[in-house]
Amino acid sequence: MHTKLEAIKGDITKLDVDAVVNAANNSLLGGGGVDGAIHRAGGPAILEECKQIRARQGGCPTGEAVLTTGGNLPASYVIHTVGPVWNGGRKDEATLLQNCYYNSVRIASEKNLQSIAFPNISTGVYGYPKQQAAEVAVQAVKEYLQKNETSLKYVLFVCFDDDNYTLYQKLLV
Ligand code: AR6
Repeated sequence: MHTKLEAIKGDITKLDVDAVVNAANNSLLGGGGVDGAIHRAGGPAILEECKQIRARQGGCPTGEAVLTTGGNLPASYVIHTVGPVWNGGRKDEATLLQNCYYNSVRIASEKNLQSIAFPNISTGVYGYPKQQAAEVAVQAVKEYLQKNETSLKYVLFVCFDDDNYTLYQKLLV
């Protein structure tokens, strides 16, 4: 595997990578948290494309992902994926979260991108326990990379809080 997986701490909207991943919701129309930050920093071109995708396919199901322009972001593209709401682990949350990471790296690879940055999907408003979410995230990306050829050279896990940063650093030694 020639792809480097790395944890960093910071604001995902500032990163000069090929694609940043957005922790969106099923509507694709924006929201709070990282979703709000990406739309604010990226400007109206992102929402415009999200609306076109909605018109075609009616939003984005949980676990799936769609690609738009990065608008005014340093990143060229945004991959919007929808994490599961944590429900105590009884609603197949792990599989759905795994699908978010898997489908996002798949889309980035299909676009021949070299770098992608993920936020800690579902661990904010959606309440997914951070340790479990981090394990699913790293495992899902590694599994994709083991099974598929990829153009990706860097996969960054962008942590906004110290808890997540510590967790990811431990998982990625
Ligand atoms: N850069 C990197 N990470 C960030 C940033 C940022 N600028 N801002 C927040 N985070 P959340 P969710 C972290 O709540 O749990 C939205 O309203 C944050 O600390 O953004 O998947 C959507 O529209 C946390 O670790 O996403 C949905 O309705 C992580 O990003 C809902 O929230 C995810 O927190 C999705 O909830």
